[in-house]
Amino acid sequence: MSDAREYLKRVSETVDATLEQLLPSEASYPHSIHKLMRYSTFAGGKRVRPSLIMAAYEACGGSFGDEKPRFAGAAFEMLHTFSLIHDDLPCMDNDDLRRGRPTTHRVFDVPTATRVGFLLVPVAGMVLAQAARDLALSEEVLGRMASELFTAGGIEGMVGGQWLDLEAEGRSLDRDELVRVHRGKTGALIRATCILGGLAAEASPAVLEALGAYGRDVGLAFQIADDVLDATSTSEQLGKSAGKDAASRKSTYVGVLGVEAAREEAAVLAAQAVDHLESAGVPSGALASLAGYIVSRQS
Ligand code: GRG
Repeated sequence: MSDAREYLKRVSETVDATLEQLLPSEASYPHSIHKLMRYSTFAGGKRVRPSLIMAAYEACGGSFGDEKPRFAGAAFEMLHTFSLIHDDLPCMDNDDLRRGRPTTHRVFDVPTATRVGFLLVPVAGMVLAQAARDLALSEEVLGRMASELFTAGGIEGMVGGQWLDLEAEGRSLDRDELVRVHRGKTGALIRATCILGGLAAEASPAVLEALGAYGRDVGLAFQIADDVLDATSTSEQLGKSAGKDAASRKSTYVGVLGVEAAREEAAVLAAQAVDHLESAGVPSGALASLAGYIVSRQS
């Protein structure tokens, strides 16, 4: 586990340096846009998604110092940050606290936070395209990366999952419906990070499939662990408001199974995720540590 924390720390340093390089400073015009993008992007997230990209890249023979996975990590972090800004808006979760700081719409205002959230989506696409050109990735690899990123962010993934989640508030979902929501709103982006890491290393179709299977299980486990943390931790520990799911009568794994069985389910999925890699002969290394971290993290 300390391995995973160390890994996250190392990746955070590299991805933050990449984001620093990509995002214009507050001093450059238009100042207000750059200030806002920076407030949200450098708010101190765990950088799990870029870490999964890097770990998948390394599992396919890539080196930690390479630039390709760092740019893909920055693009994912931007798309993820968009989702957090919008998730916190009054029309969605209506939250005041994120990453231990006041949410973007609390510091600025709702229209401004809405705009900056949207802005991060094309910027993420641009970062990926620019990186592919600078790093001489083939058109084919770039096309697949863009397709994975935006499919995972779209109807079949994050936006669609969030949509279903919002529609279901106040109604009890059965386990199958809940799995569909969780895989969409959280799991799809996580699964795509693992595939992106493999694509950056030009992995074979069989290896990409194993990475996708790992990411699918770990992605669902991530959201189950999130449900458990919401029910069992304090806002101070999480850096975001705890107890929100019960307050908004949201269907969660904790509601369906209870805390202990939900924890157990997450652990089973994490172990199964690693099995997919091992069966395909993909060295699990940091991916195994991260799977363990995802289901035992405290925030
Ligand atoms: C238009 C319906 C519609 C949606 C817009 C808001 C949105 C898109 C999607 C919401 C997706 C979302 C916030 C899912 C929850 C995923 C989750 C558990 C995020 C927390 O991730 P961490 O813990 O956060 O990695 P840090 O802060 O560490 O980066």
